[in-house]
Amino acid sequence: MVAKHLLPYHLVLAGLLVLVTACDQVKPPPPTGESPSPPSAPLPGATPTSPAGDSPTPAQMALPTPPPQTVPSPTPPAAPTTIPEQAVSPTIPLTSPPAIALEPTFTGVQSPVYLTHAGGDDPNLSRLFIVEKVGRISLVENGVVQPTPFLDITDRVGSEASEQGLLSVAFPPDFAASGLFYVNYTDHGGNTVVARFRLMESDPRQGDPTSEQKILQIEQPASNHNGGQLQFGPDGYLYIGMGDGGRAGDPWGNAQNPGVLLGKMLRIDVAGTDTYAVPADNPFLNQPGARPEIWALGLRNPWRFAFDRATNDLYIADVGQNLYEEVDFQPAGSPGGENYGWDVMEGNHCFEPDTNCDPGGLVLPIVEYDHTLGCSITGGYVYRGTRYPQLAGIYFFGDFCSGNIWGLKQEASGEWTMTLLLKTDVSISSFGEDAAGEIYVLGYQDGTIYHLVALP
Ligand SMILES: [Ca+2]
Ligand SMILES: [Ca+2]
Repeated sequence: MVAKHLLPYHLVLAGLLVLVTACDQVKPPPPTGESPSPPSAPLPGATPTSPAGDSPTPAQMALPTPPPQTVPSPTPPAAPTTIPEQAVSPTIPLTSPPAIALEPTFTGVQSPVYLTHAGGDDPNLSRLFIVEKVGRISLVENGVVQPTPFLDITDRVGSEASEQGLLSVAFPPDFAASGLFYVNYTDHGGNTVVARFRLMESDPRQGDPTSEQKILQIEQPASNHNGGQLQFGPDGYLYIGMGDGGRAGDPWGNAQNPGVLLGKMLRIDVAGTDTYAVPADNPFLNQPGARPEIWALGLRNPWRFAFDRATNDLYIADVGQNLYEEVDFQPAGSPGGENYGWDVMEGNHCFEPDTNCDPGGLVLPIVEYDHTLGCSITGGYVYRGTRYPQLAGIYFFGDFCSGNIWGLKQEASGEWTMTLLLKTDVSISSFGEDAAGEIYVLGYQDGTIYHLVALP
């Protein structure tokens, strides 16, 4: 019934796709007003405390979550708090901030949301994979976007709402040998699917859309906050960022509830099993009532996260509600179990309750910025390429709404420093990294992939 309801929209979408592919210039997606209501009903027994409707109606057709401007906020504008500001102030600048620029590198991709490579063992190290929200993965070979996609699963991807769609792809450490890879998407019911695919036997340059094996499905009570990133950690396990389920203010209390997978970072072992196994050292494995897949909790919408390939530290950019965007940090070797605070706190500030909240046991962000500088954080990568030594060790991230790009770094003293490095007019849906460690910026509206370069 749901699929039937959506069918006309898909026919329209298919028509648009034909038009778009016929043009060199990709048109921006329609305004949010044309998005149909989220197809899934709230979870049984779920009683939202927020007066918000099921539709988040973000201010723009955005993948990350701009704050729902029309929704009354449960947080007073002043965000009073009795808690000392523990996080490092973002006003401490980088000791030697580099000059950077964006160089347009690939064009003609539709609503790109992710870019990655296939790992250090890939026989074609220069190739790139660009995830398009509608349900395609474009393949870049020899610097050219190929006419035939690497994977096309638009038939089963529900991408109507701004935060729905095919959201990422990850290649396991043994990809060169196994030919297996993993994707995260929302289906026609709006629910999260993490699935395994394999390469086509007849053409190993393409993924086989008929080879899908769903390994994890998570019911989504609202169309927004679906997380969406997959990343294999340095331990070989698959990390999955999951949003709190959606609407505003985590009305179902998911992020602090260890009994559900929403609002969490998950960690599972997908090697050698049909679906997955839970690693024996996951932090909540022996806690009654807790889901053993949970690696860390208290996240609102960890849309993009990344491991530093040199240090194995983990950077999680968690999209804020109406006031603060934040970067969370997990040092290499952490046993997991961190509680990053949502929705007790938004950034370093009490959220629920809005005063006198208890920060005990919470891990506060290493930096935050307020909504004078943006409205939806997009996490990036620590630069470990060789082309620009002056960028080494800097974590680059941005904001979808403002187009700002910052550099963040932990100095030898342990102090975190952060500088606004570049103002752009790009709707930054994601950053991407190639096998050599070069960093890319994805323009959601203009369908352009930019190389982040250092200026002399
Ligand atoms: Ca959701
Ligand atoms: Ca937090």
